[in-house]
Amino acid sequence: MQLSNLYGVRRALVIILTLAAVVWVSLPAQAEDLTFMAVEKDGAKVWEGGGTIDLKGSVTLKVKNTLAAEHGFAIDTMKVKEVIKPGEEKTITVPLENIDTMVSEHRVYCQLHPKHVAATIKVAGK
Ligand SMILES: [Cu+2]
Repeated sequence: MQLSNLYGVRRALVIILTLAAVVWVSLPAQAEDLTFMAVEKDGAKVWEGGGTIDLKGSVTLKVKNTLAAEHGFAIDTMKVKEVIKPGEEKTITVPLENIDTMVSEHRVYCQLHPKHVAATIKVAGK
């Protein structure tokens, strides 16, 4: 292969990679996907899970109750209040307009049991 051909191939590759990067950056923000599980730890009921959201779109919460009793799943700052049955798995989608953008942390708690340990959703950059 001639040297000039090699430069041509390299230039084409650079252009392709640049275009790929531009397309990737301009893709719409991926929907957030967080998981939570009601578990028992050292005798305490705990909502385990959490993560970080970026307030660019709706948030999807995958919630599972692994315990033998009903547990609540509530986030006041996202207008979420559900009761999850034993063994039940629920997917809750929170539209962006239901999310309080003033807070830097969202408390995820059980509205049925005050002692049930809460989880936290953090907001990126806050
Ligand atoms: Cu509970």
